[in-house]
Amino acid sequence: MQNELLNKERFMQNVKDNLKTLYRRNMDEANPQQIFQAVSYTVKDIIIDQWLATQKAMDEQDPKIVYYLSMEFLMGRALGNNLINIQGYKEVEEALKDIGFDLNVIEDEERDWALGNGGLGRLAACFLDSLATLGYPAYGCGIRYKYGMFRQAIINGYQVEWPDNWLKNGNPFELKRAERAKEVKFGGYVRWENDEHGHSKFIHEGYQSVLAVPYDVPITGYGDYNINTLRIWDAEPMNIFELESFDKGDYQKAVQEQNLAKNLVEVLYPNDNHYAGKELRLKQQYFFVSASIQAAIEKYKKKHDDIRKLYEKAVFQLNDTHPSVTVAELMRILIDEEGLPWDEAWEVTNKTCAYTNHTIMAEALEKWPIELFSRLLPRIYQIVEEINRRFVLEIQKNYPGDSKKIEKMAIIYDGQVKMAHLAIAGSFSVNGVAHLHTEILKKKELKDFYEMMPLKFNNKTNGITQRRFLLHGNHLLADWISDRIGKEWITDLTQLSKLKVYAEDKKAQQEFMNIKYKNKERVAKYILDHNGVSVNPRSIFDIQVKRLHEYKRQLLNILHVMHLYNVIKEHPEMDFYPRTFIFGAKAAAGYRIAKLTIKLINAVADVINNDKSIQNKIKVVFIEDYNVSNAELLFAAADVSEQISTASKEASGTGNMKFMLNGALTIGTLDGANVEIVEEVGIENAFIFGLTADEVIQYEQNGGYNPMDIFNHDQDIRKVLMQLINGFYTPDEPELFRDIYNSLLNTHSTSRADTYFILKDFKEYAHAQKRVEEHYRNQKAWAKSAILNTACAGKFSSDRTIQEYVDDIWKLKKVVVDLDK
Ligand code: 26R
Repeated sequence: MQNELLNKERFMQNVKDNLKTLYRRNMDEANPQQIFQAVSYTVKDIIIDQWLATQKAMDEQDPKIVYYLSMEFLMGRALGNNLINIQGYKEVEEALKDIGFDLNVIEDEERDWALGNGGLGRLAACFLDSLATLGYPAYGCGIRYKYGMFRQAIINGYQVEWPDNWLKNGNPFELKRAERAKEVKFGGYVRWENDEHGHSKFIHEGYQSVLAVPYDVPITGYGDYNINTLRIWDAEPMNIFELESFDKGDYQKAVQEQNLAKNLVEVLYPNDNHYAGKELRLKQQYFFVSASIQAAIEKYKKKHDDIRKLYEKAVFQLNDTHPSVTVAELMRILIDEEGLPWDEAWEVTNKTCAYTNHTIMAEALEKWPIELFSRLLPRIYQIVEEINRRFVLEIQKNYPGDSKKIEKMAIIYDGQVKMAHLAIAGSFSVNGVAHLHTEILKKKELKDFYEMMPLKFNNKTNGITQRRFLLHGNHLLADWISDRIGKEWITDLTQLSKLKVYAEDKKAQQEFMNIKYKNKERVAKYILDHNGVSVNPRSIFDIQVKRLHEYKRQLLNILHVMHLYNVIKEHPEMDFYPRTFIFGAKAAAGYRIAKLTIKLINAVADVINNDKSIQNKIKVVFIEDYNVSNAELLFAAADVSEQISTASKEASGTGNMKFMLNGALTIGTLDGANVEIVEEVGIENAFIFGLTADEVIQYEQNGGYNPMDIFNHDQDIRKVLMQLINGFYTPDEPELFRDIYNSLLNTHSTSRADTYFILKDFKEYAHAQKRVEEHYRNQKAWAKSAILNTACAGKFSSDRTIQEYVDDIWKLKKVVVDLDK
């Protein structure tokens, strides 16, 4: 084995021993779940030594640490990834094969750690992987939700949500750290008192407490011996309430505190890009922020006594506005507990916090009603008020007499606490997640802030980890690449550019397309097993997988499929290259039009897949319960990557990068990181269409456009739209898709028609799809483009992104771990 810690015989002996201690079973009596557990504990054993060594090195070297504060970590599964990272995957695969087990099957026994919604949560997971691989000291700080992202079932074409009881079989990789628990206080009231020296002192009373209990998860880095920690907090009642003794204490309070602890971490909010203003969510935010900051300060104080230099050893990165209360919580601790005067506390806070923005969608902006905020967090609210008072003075100093500026920039305004404004005011760095996105922040969304403090703003284009999305997800391609250019790409993705010389090599093209074919067969089997639909791996696999949202325009995709179907029906003689359209998407449970779009996709699938007359020219498949694990399979099998958001709306996108890395060609708008993808691979190796961000913004500023013009003049579109309301796909319920029809054509009270320019972009999209087909017919040309996509994906490693965060924002030094110590 490449990892000296791994010895095949010893490994299997440990697995056997674990089986006995855990289940009193021998190998031949164990079921796959038991094998999964036993193997995982064996892997954990190996990791633990390295984890300890890392901790020891951190203790000795006392480096600056980044705390990545995030409400979401969309980790996927751990076992396969850990085996990859400790460089023992193939060996363990063989060892298990020797005794009749398939590692893939064992891996399938693990539930996804779905502690996130989508892009933002998965980015956090990729960042942890890169931080550990590069050897930078980091903690991920989050919440140990009892139920993660809901599991989606499709019943009669509709999405149905099931609870994700991911911890049901226990989690072999986590470690409960009861001794590190922290108290977090909610509610109550505050008053001032003079202490013995006559200084006024702040007193918080009548609050409810919960105990935040950390569970640590090892984050393995590839190859290196550095193991970082993801710390997720569980909530427990402070005092276990004893039934017999309720007369002893405050009965009411004891019951309330128990309920608080029980509800707090029960479930991840499944809303993506849509703020709902739920009190429990603010509780979750303060809960994990307070516990994490307390722990970080405790760690700092073990070695240092000048709290004013905290920023030399810690940096708090806020993953969107969700952990923005960090700014006020840090101020509270510095002032109330550490005794710093306001100005000094503010300087420390401002040098320690940094904020990343992940969306410009207005409905995603978090703003809490003052009433709620001050009731739940009375002391924190006082501090926010004071931060706001001083910030407003600052604005006035910069723009004397300009009350508009205060209206637009104040942290507290109109009865609300604006979390983005708090984050910006309290941070030394504000970054967007792709070049275009950062420019839009500077020129539009955060224009006023940028003008007042331009130096804070910077861009960090997102990235993805090649370890999971190529090395683990696409073994065949990974081996093929390593055979050609060696293995360095695993930790230096720019090495992939060495593949460019193979783009026109006939043999390489052939091999590349064969690998794609095998991966398509794997997905075809998955689809047959899960959907009962048979798809042809020789057809073009055209895939759109991501959260369902109007701005991501799954509707544009399915309307185009409906159009193609009409064309094929009208011209059965026409030459048409067979295509399989694959969708995967979860809709927020309360997002009506998104759920209806899922039903539409499934209704269209039903009709088209069962129409023998079109001779399998089109198949439409909806992958149930899209998640990190099935995503790995899908990226590997894609020919075409659908990245068709309304320009300006997708901050970056990261799925786009995963497809590209696996040799898919992008059909997309010039939005988010698509712009940079095209810069890298060349526009001739992608299919770009549609309005630009500037054009979209122009239209928006002029009140939109009139979709009726298109409806009246374009009969193809008109035919498709009429099929939404004439029962063509759902004869029993002809009115079913009326709301979708209306969203495209009717101005209604809340928004203008076709807010996302679907009809406006339709023609160009259809044309781009024609170009896809033509290009695919020329297999050599396609293979060349596909290889170039992989070869040009080097920029999009999260290793590159993390290095930029380290250089420009975090200023960290690598930890050197010596295993022999
Ligand atoms: C409910 C609420 C307040 C909320 C808002 C936004 C909850 C969740 C989100 C998720 C958003 C911020 C998100 O996931 N954004 C995505 O971040 C990715 C990583 O940066 C980007 O690639 C992607 O474009 C963006 O949509």
